[in-house]
Amino acid sequence: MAIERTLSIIKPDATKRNLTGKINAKFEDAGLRIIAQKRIHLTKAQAGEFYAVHKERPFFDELTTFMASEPVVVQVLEGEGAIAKNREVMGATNPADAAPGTIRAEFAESVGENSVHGSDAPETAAVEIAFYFSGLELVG
Ligand code: 3AN
Repeated sequence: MAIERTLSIIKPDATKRNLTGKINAKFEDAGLRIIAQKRIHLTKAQAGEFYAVHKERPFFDELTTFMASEPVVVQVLEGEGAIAKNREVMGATNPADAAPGTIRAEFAESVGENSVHGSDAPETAAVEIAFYFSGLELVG
């Protein structure tokens, strides 16, 4: 399988509870390498730009308010089949449906406050990585 890169976000509910290291350990234990990482505090407008695809969804306002409520850690994960592997490690969107041992099963508080974001396809990964990082910041 090809080496891929994917965009990951450790969300406000997790940074607030000091879970960055525990979540990073899950990625590293699964063989994903953190090749870029920074802690930032999004504005609501920036969160809206990032989640523009969900603009028409009923939870858009809740989602962007939440994403701007506390700092987030944005990161690029690299590895074999990194996009699918990361989503496996994350678990299902709703923590009630997430498999045991996944990040969302262990840490997520609700379907909205679910601790992590991960790109869902190669095309979105490329766009999402470029949203937060310049090429110089990706150190594989
Ligand atoms: P995933 O993050 O698993 O790819 P998406 O793309 O369906 O899930 O949703 C993006 C984000 O929107 C989720 N991570 C979650 O924070 C939020 N979200 C999704 N569904 C709901 C919902 N029913 N109510 C509140 N927030 C939601």
